[in-house]
Amino acid sequence: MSGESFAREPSLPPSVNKVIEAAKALGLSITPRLMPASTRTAQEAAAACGCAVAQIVKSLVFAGATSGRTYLLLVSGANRVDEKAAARHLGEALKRPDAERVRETTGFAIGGVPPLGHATPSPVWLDQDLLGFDLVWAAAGHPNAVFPIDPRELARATGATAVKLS
Ligand code: 5CA
Repeated sequence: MSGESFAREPSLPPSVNKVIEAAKALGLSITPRLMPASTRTAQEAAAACGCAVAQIVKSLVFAGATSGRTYLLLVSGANRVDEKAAARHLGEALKRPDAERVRETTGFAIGGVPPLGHATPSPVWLDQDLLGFDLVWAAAGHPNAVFPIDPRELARATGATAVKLS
């Protein structure tokens, strides 16, 4: 058997395998965990992972009010994005796209949107508060799936700029 046959975990949903493959293409080896309970929200994910809400990475898609282009903000689960502060970093005011646009842009449904592997990649900003942890947990493409990662590795792989977002 070739090494490649072990690259995918057949018991994981296809959308989770898609995230594993995307991570691999960015030089990251991630191990998503399919949880018995929902990890759809930061609070649920923290309960399932047994970690602080602040250690959960929310992968939030915003759209530029002027350009319409999308931006990905990786935000600590404990924080609410200060849209004015974020607009200063991004260079334009922001809107929240509807669920359909999020799915179109990312290829994933809200509640399982991962920080990488999107259908159309967006420029990425990372909440600097996430860098206060050795390990954070992000969605893995499914409302019950999350993966642990060093936030520095996440920033490097996604090409994110770390900024204060709240
Ligand atoms: N799996 C969890 C933890 S990793 C997760 O994906 N959390 S999340 O915060 O990144 O994704 C949920 C977010 O989707 C919510 O915070 C909210 O900002 C956004 N959202 C929820 N409903 C809608 C909607 N109808 N339209 C646009 N955005 C929405």
